[in-house]
Amino acid sequence: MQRVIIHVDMDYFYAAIEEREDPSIRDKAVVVCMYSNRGEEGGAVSTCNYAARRAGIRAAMPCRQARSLKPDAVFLPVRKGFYEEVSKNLMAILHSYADSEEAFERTSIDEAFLDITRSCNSDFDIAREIGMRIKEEVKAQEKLTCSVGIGPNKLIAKMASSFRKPDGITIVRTEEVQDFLRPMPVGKLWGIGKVTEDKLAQMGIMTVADLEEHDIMELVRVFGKNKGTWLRHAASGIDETPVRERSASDQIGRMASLKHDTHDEQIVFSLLTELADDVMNRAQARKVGFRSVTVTVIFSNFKTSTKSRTLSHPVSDRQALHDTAREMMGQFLGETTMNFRRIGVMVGNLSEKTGQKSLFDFAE
Ligand code: TTP
Ligand code: CA
Repeated sequence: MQRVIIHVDMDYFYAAIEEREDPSIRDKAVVVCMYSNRGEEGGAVSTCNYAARRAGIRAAMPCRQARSLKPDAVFLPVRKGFYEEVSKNLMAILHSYADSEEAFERTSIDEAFLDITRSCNSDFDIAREIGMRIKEEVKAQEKLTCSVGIGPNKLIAKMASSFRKPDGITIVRTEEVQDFLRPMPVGKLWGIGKVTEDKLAQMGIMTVADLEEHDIMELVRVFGKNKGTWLRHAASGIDETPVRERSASDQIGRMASLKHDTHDEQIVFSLLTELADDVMNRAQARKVGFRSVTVTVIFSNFKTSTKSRTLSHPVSDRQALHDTAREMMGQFLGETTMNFRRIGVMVGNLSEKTGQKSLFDFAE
């Protein structure tokens, strides 16, 4: 049966909630700021409404810079707990449109995938009707707008939802996938980060069409087997990953800011060791093994990048966690000269049972 997947992404989420709560700011530029442990000066923009975006303000920009771009904008502090409450209500609405309890996957505070294959009987016209109903219900119940993407898999649905924003709906049928993807810059492919985009540019690969036509052996040589193959599949719009509920309890992670932005290996590794130890202690306290390790870096320009390793079976091995985290962090350090601002370590795919005690066959 041809799968039909919907991706829903709320429009300028935090700022839209603030507008809803205080309609008097609706016609103004609204900037929601996250003030870090470095105080107001170190704050970064979480998000902003479209009036603020027209002034050039973007997520992750220092709030100081946003202020100089638009001094008369309304600046508000992040109210994460409140947005989480709104998110819960929204997710309940979205969940009710999925084929089943399990056919739903929340991927962030304001995004989710729904498998609606059976509900629409693989018919994209019916899928569009469902997409429209979702938008209407979200607007009626929560007074918020969202953008909806519909496609034959998660990759296409995700890219379709960002195609027309805000308040858009985009349907990409199986036979339209190629025309939809090929003209796009490779950086727009879901899952390709800045580092990969730059590497591809060096190889002369600018568009998805370039990527699809590129020698697969060279992609594998440069990126390794898994990623090289993934790149080629993504370029062809192939993605077989299922929609599945992921719970926060399926992972244990910690992030922390470096004292100063730095690219110094010793300083970065020392914080990394601390974080990994803490994660390991928590995993041991919960008596769980893990099957994946993820390392996150937020660079001084606030761009975020992650690397992951997944094992064939769960382990609970402090040394393996340290070695794997260091290896991935070493790759980050080697790939860029940009300073790091924050780093994180996370283990996932947790399970009660662990396999052998020690192993080093972390595959990419
Ligand atoms: P996004 O969906 O990336 O952004 P958005 O909903 O604000 O805007 P868009 O209409 O383009 O989808 O992120 C969802 C929320 O997550 C966003 O409202 C605020 C928060 N967020 C941050 O706190 N920091 C960030 O760097 C980003 C990108 C988002
Ligand atoms: Ca959003």
